[in-house]
Amino acid sequence: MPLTMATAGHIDHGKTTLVEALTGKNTDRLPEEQARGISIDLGYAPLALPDGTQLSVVDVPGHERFVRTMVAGATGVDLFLLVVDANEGARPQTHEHLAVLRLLGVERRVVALTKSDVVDDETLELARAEAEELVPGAPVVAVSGRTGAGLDELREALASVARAQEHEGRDAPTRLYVDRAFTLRGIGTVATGTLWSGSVGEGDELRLEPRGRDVRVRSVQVHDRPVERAEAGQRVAVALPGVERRDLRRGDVLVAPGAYRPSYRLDVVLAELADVPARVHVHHGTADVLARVVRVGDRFAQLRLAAPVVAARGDRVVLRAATTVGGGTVLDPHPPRHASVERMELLERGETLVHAPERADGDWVWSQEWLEELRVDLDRAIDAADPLDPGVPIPAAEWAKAVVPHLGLERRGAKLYRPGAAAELGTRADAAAALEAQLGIEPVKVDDAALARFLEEQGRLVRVGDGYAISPAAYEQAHSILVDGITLAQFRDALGVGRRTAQMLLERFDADGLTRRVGDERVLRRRRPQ
Ligand SMILES: Nc1nc2c(ncn2[C@@H]2O[C@H](COP(=O)(O)OP(=O)(O)OP(=O)(O)O)[C@@H](O)[C@H]2O)c(=O)[nH]1
Ligand SMILES: [Mg+2]
Repeated sequence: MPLTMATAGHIDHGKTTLVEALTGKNTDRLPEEQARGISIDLGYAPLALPDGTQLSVVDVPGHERFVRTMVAGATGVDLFLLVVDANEGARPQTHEHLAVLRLLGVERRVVALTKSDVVDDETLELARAEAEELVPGAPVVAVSGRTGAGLDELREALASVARAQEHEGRDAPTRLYVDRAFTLRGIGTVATGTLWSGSVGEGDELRLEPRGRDVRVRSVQVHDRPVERAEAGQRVAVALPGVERRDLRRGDVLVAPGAYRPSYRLDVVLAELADVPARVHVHHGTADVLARVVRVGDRFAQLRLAAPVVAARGDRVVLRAATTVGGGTVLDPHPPRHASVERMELLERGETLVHAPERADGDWVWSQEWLEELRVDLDRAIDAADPLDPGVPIPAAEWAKAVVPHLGLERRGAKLYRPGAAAELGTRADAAAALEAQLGIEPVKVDDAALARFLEEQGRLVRVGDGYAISPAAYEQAHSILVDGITLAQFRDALGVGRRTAQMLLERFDADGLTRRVGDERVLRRRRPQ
């Protein structure tokens, strides 16, 4: 079974060197990384272990300014390899990376003491003792990325830890958090990420969230090799025809359609490392969004996000301010606005509490509270709508058909209105009067299209051309001089207007079914009953 593994550890402690020694691949591919001798972005390499286990390695940067990148690389992995320079011992990002991985719930781990080639035995034993204390129960292996010493033992240790467990969530609907997107010639846009759950194969229809766009997978690769179908627990690259490079970025997610929805609120049970401030960065999947923390009781919080994420119950989040301050486990990815300790406690005990619509045996179910929230939102949107068209679009969600009849709103076409709501001029009464005063036979430009439509419905003007209007009286006058077989020139002269005006009027008559154009002439048609 394939698994993913992230590296972890302080800057310069030898992560990238060790990954290269293990896999033969130098993951520092950016020119700036080579020039500065540090990792900046995530690196990827496949690692085949002696027992046949395939590991996808995600090499993370150690620099303190890139911890957010490290978090994006570490989400969804099955195990980690903590790299500690035997000479220096644990340093700040050794501790911070370890904390992040614990908050993410990654429990399987191995420690590598690197640069063993340049330390004496005593220093090495000190480093070993420190590591054993820091990561109790983990195998600690002294290695050298330079001489290759200890690598076989390290491979064995990785294999034994990998063997101990399966990738979780293999059977859940597909979720792939994008950590890289790029364009390949002849292939188009490609997104890569760690496949959290489900599988992804050629021809699959997926949804790109939080943009809400349907996409089709043209091809799938695992570490540069084409595969028909990739399983959870692997690094995966998918080609997405028709998607522009700029429409994709780290933090986006590809999901099985209908299985997950974006959310601006998450109810979580907190794991605090330090005081969690009122505003934090929430790291979830490969996304990093600002959020307000609304505390609920001692242990819970509602995270109000500045941008939506796609989460599921049980997911982990990492909370960061200047450094990592804590994390949380998602209790409800679509919670009510008013969070309560009682509700959170029930959820924590594993109860299922429906809030936002969910499908149960084919039917949609939702809470009364959720419906009220939706009503309030729609009420607000209607209040803010143009008084000339005081409606709101019907929600585009899958549940709309089931929910709309419960809203007490009136459906007209693709919009919802308050029962009996009529268009009103509101503050535009003066503008309407001023416009009416200008109208005659010469078309007047009207920029406010909604106003023109409204006044026309009221019989106060007639629209002609593209965004022009004349008075109803002028329309009638022009209509009265129509005779069968009239040409544009004759009509223009009889009316005493310019060619352009005459043209606009005749086109309107055509549109109204009064005339039909035959060659240069207009043939009269029987007037439609009014
Ligand atoms: N002697 C010796 N030097 C090593 C060993 N491993 C790494 N180095 C050196 O240590 C320096 C840093 O190594 P990297 O592998 O880039 O460290 P890193 O942890 O990936 O650094 P960041 O990604 O920037 O956090 C380089 O100059 C390496 O050549 C080792 O086992 N022995
Ligand atoms: Mg590195």
